[in-house]
Parts: sequence; C-alpha cells; structure tokens
Amino acid sequence: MTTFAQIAPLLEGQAIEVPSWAYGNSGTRFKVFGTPGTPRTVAEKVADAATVHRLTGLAPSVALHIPWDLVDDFAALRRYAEDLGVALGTINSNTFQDDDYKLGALTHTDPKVRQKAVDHHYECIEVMHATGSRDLKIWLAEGSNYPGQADLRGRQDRLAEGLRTIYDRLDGDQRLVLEYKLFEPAFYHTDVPDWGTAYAHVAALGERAVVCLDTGHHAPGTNIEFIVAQLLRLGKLGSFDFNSRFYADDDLIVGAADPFQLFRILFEVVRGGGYGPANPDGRSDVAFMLDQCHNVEPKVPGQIRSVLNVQEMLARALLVDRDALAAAQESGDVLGANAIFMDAFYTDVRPDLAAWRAERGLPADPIRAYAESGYQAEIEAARVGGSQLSWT
Ligand code: PSV
Ligand code: MN
Repeated sequence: MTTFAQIAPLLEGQAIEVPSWAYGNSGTRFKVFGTPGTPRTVAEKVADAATVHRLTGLAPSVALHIPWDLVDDFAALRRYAEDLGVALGTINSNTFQDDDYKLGALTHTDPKVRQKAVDHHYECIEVMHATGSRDLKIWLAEGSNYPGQADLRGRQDRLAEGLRTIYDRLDGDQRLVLEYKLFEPAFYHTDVPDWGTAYAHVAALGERAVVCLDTGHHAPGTNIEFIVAQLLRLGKLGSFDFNSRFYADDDLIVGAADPFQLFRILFEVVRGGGYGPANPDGRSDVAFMLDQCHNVEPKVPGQIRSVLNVQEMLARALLVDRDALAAAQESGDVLGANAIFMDAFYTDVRPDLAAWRAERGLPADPIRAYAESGYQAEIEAARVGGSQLSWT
C-alpha cells in the first residue's frame, strides 16, 4: 500500500492554470446573472486569480482569452500579474463572436474571412510575445447544422491550410494547442469534433502542435481516460481544460459531477508520464487548466474548490500501488486489480492535504480562509460602477 508520506513530495510541482473568464459573469443562453464584486477590468480578474493562488499555492498562472482580455499594454499587465505572484499563461483565440464567422472562420469558403481568422491568430501570437505565454490554444466553433449545407472534406482541407499558416508563425518554444469539441454551436457536424481529428491535424503540423482535451467535450459515456492514455502514448496530449458536465458542455466545477472519472483520468495521466518532473521547473509538458464558468456560485471560492478537487484526485491517483496493480493485471487477477485501484480512490486524503498545506505556510482550509479573509467584502465594496466583465 502506497502511503501519503511517499507521494507527498510529488504534489510539490502541481500547477493548475485558471481561466480569466471564470471571474467574469457568465450564464446560459437564457440569462447571464450579475454578481457583486465581479471584475470590471482584466487587472481585476488577474487579482482574483492571484487570490486563488495565494490561498492554495496551486494556481500560479492565469489564461487569457482574446479579445475578451485585450489591454493596451500587455507588458504592464504581465508586470502587474508578476507583482501579485502569478504569470500570464495560455492565450486562447476567439473566432466565434464575429458576424463574419457565421459560416466558419478557418474553414470559411471566402478567403477574406479565412485571412481575417488567421490575422486574429497572428495578433494572439503578438500578445504571447508580450505576456511570455507558451501556448496558443485554438478552439473553433465551426461546423454546420444541416446535411448538405457544407462540403465536409473541403472544410478539412481549408482548416489544415489555416492551421499550417498559424503554426508557421510560432516562435521558439511556443506551441499550438488544438481543442476539440463534439458539438455546439454547430449541431450536425463540427470541423474538429474529436481527439482523432485534432490528432490528425496536429500530427501533420509538427512537434510543437498538440491536443487540448476539454473534459466536457465528449458524448456521454465516453471513456475519456482511454483518450488520455492514447494521446500520451502518441506524445500529443498538450493540455487539459478541466470542468465537469452532466449533460453537454456544462462547464461546472471539475470533479463535481463525477469525482471517480476525474480520478481515472488523473491515474492515466500519472501512468502515462503526463505528470511530474519532465522539465527543469519540475513540470511535465501536459498543462493542467480549468475551463469553467461560475453562473450561480461565487466565483473565487468556486475556483478555489476546483483547484483543490484536482489536487485531491491527483493525490488519490498517485496513491495507486502501481507495482501491486501491475502484478495483479499480469496474473489475470481481475478482482484483485480492481480492488487495488478502488482502494486508492476511496482513500480520504483531505486531512493529509490539510496538514501538507499547513506545513507549507498555506491555509489548511483555503475555502474557509477565503471566507475569513474579507476579500469578498473588499471587492464588493471597491468594484462599484463601470461595467462588469462577461464573455461578450
Ligand atoms: C469551448 O466550449 C471552450 O471549451 C473553449 O475552450 C473556449 O475557448 C472556451 O470554452 C470559452 O469559454
Ligand atoms: Mn475548453
């Protein structure tokens, strides 16, 4: 049996990037609710993200979405973030909120629209130079609603060409991270609907093109941990967008809907070498990120809960006695292997994690520390006037 003391050193390098948009208002197509204290500026979003990191030690960077997070001076935003103890992370492009993109962006039949989408990605790469970001994450809201509406094959060819043009603009260790999603906003076909299509495109591009797996972007019942294992095996798992779902792309708190699924995913990450000291900074090349929205719950504690959930399930995944498991698997001990796996999942690591945090000068209970910190009252009092940010 592996003990918490044995795995504790492995928790040291864990980093979970938080999304700037989690701090803004969000909702469904029916209603976006305003919440007191919601940021009016990108700097205020960064301040909220830094609060999550200060209380958990788990979230040292914040992802930006362009144009939602466009500012005049990204170098200044970077300095501001660094002063607060966090870095600016992944830059997410956005080709889904402009009228020109109604029938596609990189896949559009009109070369002018395709060029506009490529130019937007060039702009994102410029931002990456100023922010020091490594990853350009591309999710494309492209597809069609009706059979016959679009030339499926022609769109793939145009997509490949657009991605190539963008990829060729990247510099140094910058990466292109392609995110897939089964459906929405298109309902009949989506141009990058699954890991296989994403893999086909990034494999054609080259070494610095990888896949982003958003846990909410699959059909119900999909074995996501199998996809994790396969992408790691192929060397193409670039990042996660963690969240949880009951029905579609719900963007709820990671681990809330199905903690066991999160455990199984993280076990495959560990098993496949996707977590741990691959690089000098002690981190693997697989970026852990959240992609969530807090529509009805308070946002900063929602993010704190999320990073703690990932840490907790990672600890449980690390607790799996891999040698014993391999022996049981090899000897065909079906029930024995399953029991070893489940033992780790059922181990309550919360008291050990609280002690682990306290030893490092972090609050043993970050949610409670947030409630007692007065931060929420402070932002509610200070952030009056102006317009609260949301995804529009
Ligand atoms: C699309 O549903 C997505 O998962 C992509 O990552 C977008 O960038 C993000 O959500 C925006 O909320
Ligand atoms: Mn996502």
